[in-house]
Amino acid sequence: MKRRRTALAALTALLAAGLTALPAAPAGAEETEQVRNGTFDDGTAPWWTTGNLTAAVDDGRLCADVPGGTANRWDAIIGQNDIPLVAGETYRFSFSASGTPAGHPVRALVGLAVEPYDAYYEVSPQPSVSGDRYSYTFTAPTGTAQGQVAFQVGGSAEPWRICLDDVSLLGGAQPEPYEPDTGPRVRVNQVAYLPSGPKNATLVTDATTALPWQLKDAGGTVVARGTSVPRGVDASSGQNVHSIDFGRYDRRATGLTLVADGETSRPFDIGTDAYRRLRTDAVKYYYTQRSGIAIRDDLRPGYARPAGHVGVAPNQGDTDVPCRPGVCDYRLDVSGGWYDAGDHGKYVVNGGISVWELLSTYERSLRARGGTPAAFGDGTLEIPESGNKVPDLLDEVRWELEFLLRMQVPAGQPLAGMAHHKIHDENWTGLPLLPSADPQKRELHPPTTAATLNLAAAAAQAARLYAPYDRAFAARALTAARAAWAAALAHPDVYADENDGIGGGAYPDREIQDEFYWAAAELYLTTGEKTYRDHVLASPVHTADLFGPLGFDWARTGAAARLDLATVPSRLPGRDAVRRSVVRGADRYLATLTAHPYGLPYAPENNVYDWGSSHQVLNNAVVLATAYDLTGARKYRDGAVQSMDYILGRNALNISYVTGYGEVNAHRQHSRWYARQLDPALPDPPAGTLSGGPNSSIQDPVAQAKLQGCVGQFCYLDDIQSWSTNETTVNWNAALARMATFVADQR
Ligand code: 9MR
Repeated sequence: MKRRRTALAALTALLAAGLTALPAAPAGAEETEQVRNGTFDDGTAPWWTTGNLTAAVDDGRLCADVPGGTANRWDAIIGQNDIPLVAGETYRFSFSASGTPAGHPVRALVGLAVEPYDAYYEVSPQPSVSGDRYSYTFTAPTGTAQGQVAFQVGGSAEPWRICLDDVSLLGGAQPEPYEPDTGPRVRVNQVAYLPSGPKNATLVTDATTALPWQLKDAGGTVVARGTSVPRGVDASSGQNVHSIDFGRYDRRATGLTLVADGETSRPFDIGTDAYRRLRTDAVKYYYTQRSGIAIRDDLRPGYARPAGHVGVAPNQGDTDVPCRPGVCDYRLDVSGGWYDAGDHGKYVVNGGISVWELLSTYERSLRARGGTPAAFGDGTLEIPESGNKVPDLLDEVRWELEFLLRMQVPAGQPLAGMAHHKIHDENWTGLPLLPSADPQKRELHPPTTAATLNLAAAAAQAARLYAPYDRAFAARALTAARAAWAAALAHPDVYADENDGIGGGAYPDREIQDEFYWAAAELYLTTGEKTYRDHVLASPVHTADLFGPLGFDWARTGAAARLDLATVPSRLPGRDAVRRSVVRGADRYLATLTAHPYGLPYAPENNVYDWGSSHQVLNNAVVLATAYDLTGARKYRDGAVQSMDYILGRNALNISYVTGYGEVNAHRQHSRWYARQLDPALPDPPAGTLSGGPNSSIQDPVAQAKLQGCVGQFCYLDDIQSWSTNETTVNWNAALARMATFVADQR
């Protein structure tokens, strides 16, 4: 179609769609068209298609009949190559498309035309029969002469017809400044405050003196009032804020709002039900992360999918997986386990810490005041094993433990007893992609000391918790843990290669004194044996301060040991000092929380929010919760409970980081199968999925395009492509499960 008609058509479509006209280019900036023959006035060249499509010009547009029955988006493509892209340059990508019948997603992308086929920008609109105009801007993260504009139209069971017109990629476009929609300036926990718990909110305002606030019930009646406390400029957001304390109000209610400075907060409840639901949902999440088993629709409506990586084509594993070249000459059955995150990889270090935090959730419920082991009893999680008389949480975690044990190098092989660091695809795959549709070669990566010690710790802890239900499994776990410990001592410095990040994450960690300490602690708590006790007592980690601003995670595991040594009964000499060290850590987090106008126990150095910051917040809250379990002092309990407010909406972005919880919640986490943002036939992540949350380092191109210069809490996008700020992972959800359980157990 000729450009002149194009402009008119574009404007009409925009107006029809209720959009405002595109912003003009800044004076002096030159917009250069990078696409050749995007109007199809000169036939279809230089556009190309996959062999299953025939493109022809029809009424000035390029049209093609898309066959039904292909599996992936990229099984049918219309594209143009040799498009130069300049790093840091902003482009406006626009096109018109129609689909007959309507509703088939078109994955439109600008990316690399050659391996690894990175997508620098992509969208998946579903054009109507009459056609729609689409326009976007993005900033190219990398320069290349081998760029590509492509429309991926495969993956439909039914045949359909697509027509494209006026495809344009204008370089030198004005970047549209990204402004997050943060809604009302009164920030609350959008889910629920405990009736007997603290109730705090944050008001974003220019005012520097106290302002009146009102708490309103669902009918709009004022039920409490007071005045705010000016807190100055909050470093984590750059906002001038006040805090509001309405903790004296303690009636159960739904649909409350808080009003201040002319703004009405999002609605919230006062009650306990939401936490009981969240406690369950956060653990139910693991079933849909399972590898090696079909997910049943009767157990998770909307989430059914075929078993992934069971050796059925196009999968190549995980039942008979070779090592990467030169690493080993055996093959292992490493099927099962949980997929780590939004990728299809499985990583022992992250699996181990996830197992620990879930088992600790269970173990705490057996010992702590108010603990309710029945919450995870048989039949509570709706999993295939429900009804087997074993607590469902143990059944779920066993799915991962069995995988971890399979990752151990078999007897008779070099490095026997060590654990392979990870198993994943040879190359990165695109999104969306069901686990069962992954065609990549799967490979075992070298064993490492860190993975071996993770396995030892998790299996040793499992041995004491599964013993009442399955003695044989408990014994097998303990044998594996002992073998792993011995292998780690024999090979104490075999590290993961930090550059081994193709097709899966590297999870590198060269500081592994803490893993030795953790494994020794779990082996000691389970067996009481002197050799492990001596290692615990001699470890420099035993007396180190483990409760720094960032807190603990998969790489910093000393706290896992310290918390268990403090809470699981033993005869460890000096156990009181261990318990005091936890309380001292909690005092520090309490001081951080009290000083923070958003009331969270997290203030990383230089305000650099870490990858997965939302779980760091929760893990710091776990230290507070443990201090409460140890001392019974209410201030720790209140601090732990209050930490949930940030996660559930009392934050600079006014978003709950838990899918399905809160009026505005993260639900587009990076995942290859909870990928509704890219394919409406797929689901969003299940309710109770934690997003990684703000990450100051914004490593992914989508975040980089929108968030350059972001301040702390603002370094976040609820976009499926923002893998550095918005992924889901098994270790992060374990922290959510742990804290939701603690809060649900409070009266
Ligand atoms: O959570 C991990 C984070 O701590 C690391 O900094 C980052 C880079 O190594 O990797 C994160 O883990 C990712 C893993 O490597 C692959 N699966 C998805 C994980 C979450 O993004």
